[in-house]
Amino acid sequence: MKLTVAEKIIKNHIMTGNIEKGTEIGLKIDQTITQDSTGTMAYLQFEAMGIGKVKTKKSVAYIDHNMLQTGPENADDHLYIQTVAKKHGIYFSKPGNGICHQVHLERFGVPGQTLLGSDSHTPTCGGMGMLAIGAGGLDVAVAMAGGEYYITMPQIVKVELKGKLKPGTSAKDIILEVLRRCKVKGGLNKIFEYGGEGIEYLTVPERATITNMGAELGATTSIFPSDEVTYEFLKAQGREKDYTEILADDNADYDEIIEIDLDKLESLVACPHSPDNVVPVSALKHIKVDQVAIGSCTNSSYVDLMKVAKILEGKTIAENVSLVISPGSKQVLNMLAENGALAKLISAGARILESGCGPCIGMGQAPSTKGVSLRTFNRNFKGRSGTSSANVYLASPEVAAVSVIKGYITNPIEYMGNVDAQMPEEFLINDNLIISPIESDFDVEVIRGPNIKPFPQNKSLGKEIADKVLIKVEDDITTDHIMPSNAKLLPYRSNIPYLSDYCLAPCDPDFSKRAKELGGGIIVGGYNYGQGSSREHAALVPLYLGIKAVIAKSFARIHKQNLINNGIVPLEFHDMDDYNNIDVFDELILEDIPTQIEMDTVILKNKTKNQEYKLVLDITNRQRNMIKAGGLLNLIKSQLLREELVYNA
Ligand code: MIC
Ligand code: SF4
Repeated sequence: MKLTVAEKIIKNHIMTGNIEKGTEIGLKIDQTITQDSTGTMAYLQFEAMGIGKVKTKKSVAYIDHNMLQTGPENADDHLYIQTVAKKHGIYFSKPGNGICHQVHLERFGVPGQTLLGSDSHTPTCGGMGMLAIGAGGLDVAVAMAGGEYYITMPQIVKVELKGKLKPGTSAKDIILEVLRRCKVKGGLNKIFEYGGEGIEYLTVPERATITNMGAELGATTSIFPSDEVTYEFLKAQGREKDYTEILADDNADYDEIIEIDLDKLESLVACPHSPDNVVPVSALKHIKVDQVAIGSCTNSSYVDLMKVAKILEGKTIAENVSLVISPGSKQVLNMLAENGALAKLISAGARILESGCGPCIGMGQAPSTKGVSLRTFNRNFKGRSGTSSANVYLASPEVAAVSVIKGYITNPIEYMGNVDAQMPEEFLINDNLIISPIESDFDVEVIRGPNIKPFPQNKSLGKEIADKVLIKVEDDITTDHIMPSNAKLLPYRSNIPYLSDYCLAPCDPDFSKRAKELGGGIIVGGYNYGQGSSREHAALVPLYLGIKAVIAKSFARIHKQNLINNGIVPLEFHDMDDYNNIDVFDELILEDIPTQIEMDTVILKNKTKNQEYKLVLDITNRQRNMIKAGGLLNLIKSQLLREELVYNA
């Protein structure tokens, strides 16, 4: 059988099921990553499983999101993560070392291995030929405990890159083109595998820009082969021993092929408020910018920032613009400092931020009221920047750098001149902010600050759900709507009761109050409900508020899994018109749950309207058991209990 790159890795890691499209498969996970905004919860859940050392080949805990310390909360979480990591055999990447995805690519990723991360942009490491998947924290905790990770065996889409990029265009334009064509729902249950002669000219960090932003397609993951380019990158990182070649077989079978002619590709921009709202930059007429932000896990590599430094050399940023730059890692920042590029950026007027997520997750640098911000990031959902009236555009570092000089969104094509930034033959290697795990954990005390509150746990499902609809929302609701994250709320990621006041607030500020008054209820959503982040807080907080079920036209992959992991029933409309028949405060009843939960379609009664709806319960038997038990943790505990009873009998 001829196999694709992804299929080869899946074949080497499959523990349950067969490589049959659309069926559930369980994968062995080699490496895990967590970051601080999802990590605290993941480690609390890992601790609840009572496991000693992690069972993975390598697990790394990063601090990169909650970097603003306006009170003790973030610092307390960092201390908890550092100590819990030490106790359980996990590497710890200190604040300042960089964004998890960038650092993992540089220092830890291994082609051919599987990586599970509690962050939706984990597929970044697909740029070096890893099968890298984003998941909720609980799934990552299970993987650290040695458990499999389950996915629906995806369709494999080949993205054939033909020709070579023109000056002024770059990897960001390739992924923006894929988003323009496939849209934010287009990648559900698909892996995007890149090939064709065009990949030869893309370095690993450039490939990683593409696989990173594949998350915005809703894809399971994106991947490049591991080839000579991968070898060169690993060698430059002093890690050539980690190299394995992984190429697709000739004539491997793909479910779909997308061709992109790189010679014809123009510089593109994603307009407010969705990463798939893509137009050529040439189509935008004199859009004045107030802020340009360069960084994030999509575009903050050494080559990206060198290009920016070369474009800005000897220039001054426009009077009306503020330029902020957050380098992806300490390695990048250190190298820019040593070769003088940092001085050029500062001299042009850049405000240099620390290496971390920063403005990408609204940790500072919120734009002015109705401000226009041009960012090299991956998400421009409304309000994510911290300013709900801001208009955020996404583009390449080239577009960002030229626009910051001009003061309005500008096509870089005429300004590229001799701008040529190459990947270095040797990166500067200094891992002094990475704390390695220790053999003996006897003396390690896990330190828990007062902000760390217990996470909510569900009960096993009763005989029926009879509850009111608390809110009805439209299509493409993101996890940033369900559980907003900004500088004010991020410090409370380990405090679900506190966060609960803000649940779905961008859609309806009274939602949380209503949920609390009525003691819970049901959410009704449109297509692609829960797109975006992997944050399981978008399930944990609704669970805390008593949400029993979410009924939507369709769900985003990670969020649906997070709902199931927490015992919340994800139901999909069979007949989309029924969405229009349901209103807020309607009383809905799902009767005879013990029977209905085993079915692929269920009947829901609307007592208020005296109607009945057919709904789809598209979950596997394993997931049915999880929901019946009231979530994955309960299921694991009951399994462990059973094993213990057998053992003691
Ligand atoms: C994001 O980009 O939305 C985040 C913040 O990195 C999230 C993780 C989180 O919510 O903590 C993600 O992408 O999963
Ligand atoms: Fe951090 Fe932004 Fe990347 Fe999320 S998308 S990991 S917030 S840099």
